[in-house]
Amino acid sequence: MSAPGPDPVSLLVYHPDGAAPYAQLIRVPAGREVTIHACTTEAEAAAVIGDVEVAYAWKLPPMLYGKAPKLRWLQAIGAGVDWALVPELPSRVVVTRAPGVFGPWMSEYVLGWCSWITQRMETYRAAQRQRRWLDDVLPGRLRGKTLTLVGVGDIGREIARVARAVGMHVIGVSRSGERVPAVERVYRPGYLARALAAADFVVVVVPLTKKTRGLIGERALAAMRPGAWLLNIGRGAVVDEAALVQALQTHRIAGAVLDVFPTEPLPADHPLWGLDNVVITPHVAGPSTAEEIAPVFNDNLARWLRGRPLQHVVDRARGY
Ligand code: OXD
Repeated sequence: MSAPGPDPVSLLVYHPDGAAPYAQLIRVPAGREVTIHACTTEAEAAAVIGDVEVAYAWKLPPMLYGKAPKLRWLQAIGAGVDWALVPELPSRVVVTRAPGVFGPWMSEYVLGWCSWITQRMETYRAAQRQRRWLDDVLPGRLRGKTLTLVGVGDIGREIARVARAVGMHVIGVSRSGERVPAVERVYRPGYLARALAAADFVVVVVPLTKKTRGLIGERALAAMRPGAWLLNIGRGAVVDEAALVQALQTHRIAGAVLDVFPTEPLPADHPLWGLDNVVITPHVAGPSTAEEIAPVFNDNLARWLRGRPLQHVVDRARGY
């Protein structure tokens, strides 16, 4: 008679927009048994969560944590983990992120919209609609412009690398102020205004934590140059929205490209919709795809099943 193998592991894949694509790409190492529950609603997840040890999820409803006595590990699908680090999350649960997946998307988003500004794409397209040959208006260059990154984690670093490649100057702001590749100078938060004042483009890419909520408020916006643009691809609540609307309406800054908002979807009657110096995109700067995140999860799953330490563990005290 052979010895019994290790106990089967119960795994919840949760994604409100569809869990099946993520579940299908899970690779279970030979010799191990994993029961996979793919759920898209809270009710479906509530029916199985009692046995679940591992969750691979996007925006897992917090009420489920109280019904999950065996939950030990949560792999976040998505760039941010603020939705996971709620008071209901038991301290025994390790949360892991997926670095490396979102930076390439978000750097294209940032460089794309910066080019939309400098290349005056809107102006030429408008002239085209009027059949006008607009040869007295010239595009600008990204080369030589300064991009300030508020946040230089893995996503910020990738943006810095790409921005440097087109000849931009890159400045950063981070908690530690430590040097970062491709970033010419990193300031601590106490010098935020100085970093903002140097920028043609300010890119907000910090996680939402107690310390970053409302970080870009009236004073920060006042420190920016009148010709500068703000791009927010982190979390809406990092920017004080009322102060931003005011700065845009009064042309205190040139404009904003906004992918994230404190309330999503952005309500139809929100003043931002009506401002001509604002670009609104619906939280798409760094989309999650099952194909890109699967290797990160599968590597960690193999570690978990072998009892080895997980990679990319979130520091819950810091919030990222
Ligand atoms: C996010 C994401 O965390 O879209 O915002 O992945």
